[in-house]
Amino acid sequence: MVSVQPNDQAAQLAELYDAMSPHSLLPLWEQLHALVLTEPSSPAKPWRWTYGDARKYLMRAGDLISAEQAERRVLIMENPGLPGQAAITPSLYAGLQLILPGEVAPCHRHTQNALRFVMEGSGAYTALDGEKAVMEPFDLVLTPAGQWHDHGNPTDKPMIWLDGLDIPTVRLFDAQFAERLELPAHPETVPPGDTLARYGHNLRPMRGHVADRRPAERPLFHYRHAEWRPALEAMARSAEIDPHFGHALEFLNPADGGQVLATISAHVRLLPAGFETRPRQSTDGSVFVVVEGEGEIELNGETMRLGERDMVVVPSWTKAVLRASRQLVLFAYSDKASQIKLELYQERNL
Ligand code: GTQ
Repeated sequence: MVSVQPNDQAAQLAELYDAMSPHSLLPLWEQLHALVLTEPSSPAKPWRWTYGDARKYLMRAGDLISAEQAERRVLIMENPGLPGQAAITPSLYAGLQLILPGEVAPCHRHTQNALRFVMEGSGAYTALDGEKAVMEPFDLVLTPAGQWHDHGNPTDKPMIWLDGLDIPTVRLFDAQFAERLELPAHPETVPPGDTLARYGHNLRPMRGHVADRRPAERPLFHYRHAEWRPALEAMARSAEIDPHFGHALEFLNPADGGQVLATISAHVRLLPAGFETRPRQSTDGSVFVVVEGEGEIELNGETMRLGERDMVVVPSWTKAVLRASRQLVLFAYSDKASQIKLELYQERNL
């Protein structure tokens, strides 16, 4: 039983807080309900970036700083609800990277996992441990943690892609390491396309064979638009449509059938013209890119127009509805991979 009078209690508690604060001790009871929520309440806001606007500023940056000088010439897509965090959701980062003709972004490696999703340009590359993935619009290219990567654009047109990384996740765990290679580019180890040829057709070199080069747990790093788009089209022609997703295909790691990166999942969707999804919530925070078409997304009751190449962040547990006015094709990545591993992932179809 607490024996003090209410007035005394308030005064004496305030005194206690003041006395213990220099010892880095705080009362949980003053903030328990803000720490242990009944359901997710993300500080991140639903937000849309129109590609035209972002591109304009990115091209201006291209006039002012070289890729070499910047190391990575990228505009961070910072969530307005997470100021100063360089984060698009509490666990994920997004940026738009520009490589101009003739440029090279120097070689480095780090413990962050990265993906690139190509927005425009054709023929520039990301080289992974010395193997170039030559990129076309809407290709997905992975840079798993710890692998050397440099980017280059030998074409005569700018190349722009979306970078998706787990920077805030790795920061949360204080587990980051990074290093730069002495050379601007990693020496070529194998010709472009070698990994797709060896590992990209539901086949792999025999274990122990000299041709078995890639890490056993994560062999693939290039998922081409030329492959995923026809697969989605074929599915849309034949399969029953899911009321909450539309037609949807998840990118997978052929080694284990799991998510493409340790911390990041990715998928594509097709919504036929006129289709509207039923509302859905999930605990993963997602970044969507419009690959084709037009429509709108309604997030917690607020509607945003979607045009080609626009980008939208859908924070955890946001009630989301998608509507296609013209056939919509979307790419998305999220932190579902992390959440599944941590046994946190939940979803609710409404
Ligand atoms: O291309 O390696 O947008 O290391 C942020 C950090 C891109 C990259 C980003 C990076 C990279």
